[in-house]
Parts: sequence; C-alpha cells; structure tokens
Amino acid sequence: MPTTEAAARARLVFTLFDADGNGFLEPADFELMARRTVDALPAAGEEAGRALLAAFLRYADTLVAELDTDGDGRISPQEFSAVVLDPGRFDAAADEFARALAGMGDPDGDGFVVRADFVALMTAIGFERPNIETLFDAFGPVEGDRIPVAVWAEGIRDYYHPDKSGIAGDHLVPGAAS
Ligand SMILES: [Ca+2]
Ligand SMILES: [Ca+2]
Repeated sequence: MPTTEAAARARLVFTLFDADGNGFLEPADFELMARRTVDALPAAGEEAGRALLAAFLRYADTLVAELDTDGDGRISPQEFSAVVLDPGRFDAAADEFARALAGMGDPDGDGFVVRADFVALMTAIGFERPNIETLFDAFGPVEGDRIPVAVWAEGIRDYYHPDKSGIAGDHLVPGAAS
C-alpha cells in the first residue's frame, strides 16, 4: 500500500492534469494547459508558444503511450495510479517523462530550468504559487536561480514513490507547504 502522502500526491496530479475536468487525461487536457502557459508568458513570442504547445502534446503522447493500459486513448484514475505508484513500472517510463518535461521546462536545452519557466509551467498545470516556490527552493537552485533538469526528474520519481513521505514534492500538496 502506498503511504498516505504518496496517494495524495498522485491524486493531486491527476486532478490537475485533467484540465477539462471530465475525469480522464487526454491530449485535449494538455492542449488546454499549453495554452494557459503561453498566455502566462506573453513575452515568449509566437514561435516559442508553438514550440511549447508541441512539447506539451509530446508529453501527452508519452503519458498516453505509457499509462493507457486498456488502449482507449485516455487515462483513467486507476490506470494512472497503477503505473505511477509502481516503481517497477514507473522507473521504466521515468526517463521518457523527464525528456518530455525537459522540452517544456528547458526550452533552450542547456540542461537547466530557470525559476520563471518552472513557475510558469507548474502554474499552468495548476499547482499553487507558494507551493511551487517552496518546491523550487527545496530542489536547491544553483547559480542563476536554476535547477538541473536531472534534479527535477529525480524529484518527479520521488514524487510518485509509494513508500516516500516528507519529500520535496510533498510541498505541492495543499496544506503541506511549510
Ligand atoms: Ca480530461
Ligand atoms: Ca485508458
């Protein structure tokens, strides 16, 4: 059985990813999130907006490919939890997720995510601003107020780890920020 914290972390992400609130994750949800992100970064320009939209849709494709066990083209809460809370299955997919995520959080491909991009992305997904800032700080930003993509990827693996509690990712769960 996952820890209470692990179950709450997975539930929170599913709820946020389901941007249109229909109870399933589909590419349409990620398109909605991408548009929110582009709107939040008007200075990024049209080309950057298109690239970000493409990165979100790649992320959606990766999620569906890895998590859609029954092949109906969408991810149910059961399909989501079954994979992400099983380290044996999630670790195999984690590198794919990290690469797809890096496409969004590290648009210039230097291996680092700056705070502004991190905040914009996580805000678009629906996390609360104070929780996002606390998480970024917990990742130990280096010079230039940025974190290595690999640190974020490792944080995501921890986030879904069924046995972990009291980790950086717990800062994202409402009421847990401190
Ligand atoms: Ca949905
Ligand atoms: Ca499915």
